[in-house]
Amino acid sequence: MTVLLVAPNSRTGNVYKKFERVAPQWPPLGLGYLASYAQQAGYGCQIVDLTAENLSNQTFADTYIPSPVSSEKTVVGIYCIITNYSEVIRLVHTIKNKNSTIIVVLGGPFIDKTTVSFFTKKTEVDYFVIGEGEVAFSQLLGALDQGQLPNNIPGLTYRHGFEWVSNPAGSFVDNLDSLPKPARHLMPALTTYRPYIHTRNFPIGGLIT
Ligand code: B12
Repeated sequence: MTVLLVAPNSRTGNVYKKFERVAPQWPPLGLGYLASYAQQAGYGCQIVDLTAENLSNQTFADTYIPSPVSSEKTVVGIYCIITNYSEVIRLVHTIKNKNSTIIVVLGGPFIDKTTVSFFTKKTEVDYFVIGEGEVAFSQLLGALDQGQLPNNIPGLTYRHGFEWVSNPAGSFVDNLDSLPKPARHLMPALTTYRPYIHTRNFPIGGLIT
């Protein structure tokens, strides 16, 4: 099974329009956590940061998405934040256009109950993960690998026949130190990114943005 974790391109001009020049370019920390957790469960991942590498959706699909004749199962997990949702829709369309058997999973801060029903009308997404994704995404890979129904995976929304089913929410990871360190080695070099202050949770605690 091939697992690609993708940060959509924020520099296409579609997202930040005339402010494209100052579009954010930060390491995809969440995807790094997903990758290291999945790796621990035995599923190797690749991270592809379309912003950092300034890749178009089409170039991404041409380079990374196998043609439909390939028998290899491919899962593409995409990071979604409010600013890139329209680019996510275009990316999913490009992927599915090349190969409709690719399994597409959306997660990230923009994915919640309301946006899930929006996306299901706009795109051909297969799964959504609401909230912290490490456990749910790894369990989903396990279920896909074993051909099991993902009905016990917390925070997951999936299609069952003609219906979309949302499992109960997952709980927060209480002890962040219990997680493996994010897989920064799978991301482009730090020098590719703009200077940033970036950490999970806030050092002074209790501050929620
Ligand atoms: C640090 C931070 C920043 C930094 C760096 C951002 C970055 N992209 O790394 C700075 C200051 C630059 C920034 C800028 C902005 N930010 Co900001 N930022 C945060 C903050 C405080 C933490 C983000 C973080 O690193 N979390 C830790 C990582 C590990 O978590 P994560 O990325 O969410 O990933 C987890 C899950 O989302 C999920 N997941 C993520 N991707 C995927 C993919 C798949 C397939 C799956 C299954 C799961 C999954 O699993 C991951 C691990 O548990 C959050 C608030 C918060 N507490 O989350 C706001 C937050 C993400 N920002 C927000 C916003 C609006 C912005 C800006 C648009 C502000 C602006 N007006 O310009 C910009 C856009 C930046 C961009 N395009 O990336 C909103 C997003 C709202 C939304 N619903 O989408 C948030 C949620 C704050 C808020 N409550 O409003 N931000």
